[in-house]
Amino acid sequence: MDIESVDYSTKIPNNVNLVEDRQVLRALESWHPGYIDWWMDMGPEGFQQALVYLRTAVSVDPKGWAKFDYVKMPEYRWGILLAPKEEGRKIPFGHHFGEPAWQDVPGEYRAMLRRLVVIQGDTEPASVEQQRHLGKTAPSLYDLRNVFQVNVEEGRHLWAMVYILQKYFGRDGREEAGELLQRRSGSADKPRMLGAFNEATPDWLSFYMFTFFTDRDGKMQLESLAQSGFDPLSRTCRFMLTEEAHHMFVGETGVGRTIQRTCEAMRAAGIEDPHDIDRIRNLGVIDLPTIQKKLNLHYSLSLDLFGSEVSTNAANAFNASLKGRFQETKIDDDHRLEHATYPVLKLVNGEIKRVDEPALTAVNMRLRDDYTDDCQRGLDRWNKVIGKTGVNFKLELPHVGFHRQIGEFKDVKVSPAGVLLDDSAWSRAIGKWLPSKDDGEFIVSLMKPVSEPGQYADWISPPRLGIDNKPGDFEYVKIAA
Ligand code: BYC
Repeated sequence: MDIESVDYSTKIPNNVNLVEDRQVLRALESWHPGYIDWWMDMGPEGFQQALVYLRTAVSVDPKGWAKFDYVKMPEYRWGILLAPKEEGRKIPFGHHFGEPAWQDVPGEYRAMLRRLVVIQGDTEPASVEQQRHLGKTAPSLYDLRNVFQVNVEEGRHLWAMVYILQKYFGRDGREEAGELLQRRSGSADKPRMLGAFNEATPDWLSFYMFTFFTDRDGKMQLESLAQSGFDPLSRTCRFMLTEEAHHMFVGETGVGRTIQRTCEAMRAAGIEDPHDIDRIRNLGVIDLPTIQKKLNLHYSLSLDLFGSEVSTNAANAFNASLKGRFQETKIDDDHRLEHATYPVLKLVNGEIKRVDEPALTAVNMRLRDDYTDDCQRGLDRWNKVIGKTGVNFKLELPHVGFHRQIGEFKDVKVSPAGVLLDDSAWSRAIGKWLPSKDDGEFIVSLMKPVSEPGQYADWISPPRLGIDNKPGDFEYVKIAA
């Protein structure tokens, strides 16, 4: 079979020759009904019968891998797609640097690898659960289609991890695949595994911030798993990254359009001061200081997803050649980190300082630094949007110690500017830095659905271009289908 095209003859589209892998095909087919039950229960609420203009992967050729058409979401063809095998691929880092990439799970690392796959898998359905109520308040059919596109692809990413579990981890893989459908975002008894995936997504600005910041953590984690010595995982992640790019686009342009609309409304009303919040809110748009607070929240929650700055788990995964660094193959060093150090931000005698740590235990920190740089580039683009309108305001990333629950700063209070605070100073100032209940209620009050083709809610600007080059009044979702 041609690896670049996808076989649709089995119930589960795939480019891994499932037709000849009967055992795995049967395992996936028996997992399928549970997945559909989960999707019907926990997927987008109220739109399961709508016709949505979605892209479906039909190939893994980077130049043309998707086709667009109207689909009812429960009929979306969730499939198993791996990037093409690189013949002769060598393991690019760790203890096994230079050895041929593994096509099977190395026995000694089985548990560690399974844990990484399960954690990755767990985030995918979690995000669908978090976003399931958004359809009811979408600012346009364009945005409605985008959240559904993100949701079906996160569903596919769950399939991607479940394939790895079913094919390579036998019975315990099957059990883990079942558990992935049992946990629920925000549940008290069976929560999702990582913190940010148990938070609510109550409004569309939260959704855009999530797809900007949290999906970007997804990108970084997938990039480092794409380096894996375990080749099937590497190939799976490489294709997931192709889809992931659109999710971050949705986030970046969603926040960008919100900012644009706010600044334009301020200019039209002659409001110069971005902190004149009541007057700005009276225009029906979200003031920039509140957008900054949402940004502070989502950035800090997403930083927690990188684990501790200094981590033996991370060092073990790197040493075992299971999880590498961002763009590992482009880094010019020994790829084993035997003697290297890396500067880590730490608390030393009540002060925040950079301390050189063995680079091996600091790989989470390094990935997080790469993430911060990537986020900053996005903020620079948002600040350009603000700058062009002439409004005097600049969005900033808060200090990495701000509002943390994992790692070096979890037990201290740090301001967005990086100053250590006592509890009372923190409590006094927190309302300036994180969204308050009132802020949340104000944003929710703007979330009125708009479902006329080509129309947009008043708090957000239209996009510059349509999806798949469609015209402005294209009906991206046929709701009453
Ligand atoms: N919440 O050594 P430590 C995505 C646990 S997003 C709760 O500090 P490590 C997506 C940790 O499990 C990407 N617990 O950290 C985005 C460990 O517990 P055990 C998802 C946490 O292991 C949007 C203990 O604390 N993929 O794809 O070096 C939409 C000490 O751990 C958290 C991955 O994350 C937390 N935030 O690194 C849809 C990649 N952080 O084992 C999808 C796979 C740490 O002692 N996962 N803990 O019981 C990993 O690489 C690593 O597990 C982590 C943590 C980076 C998450």
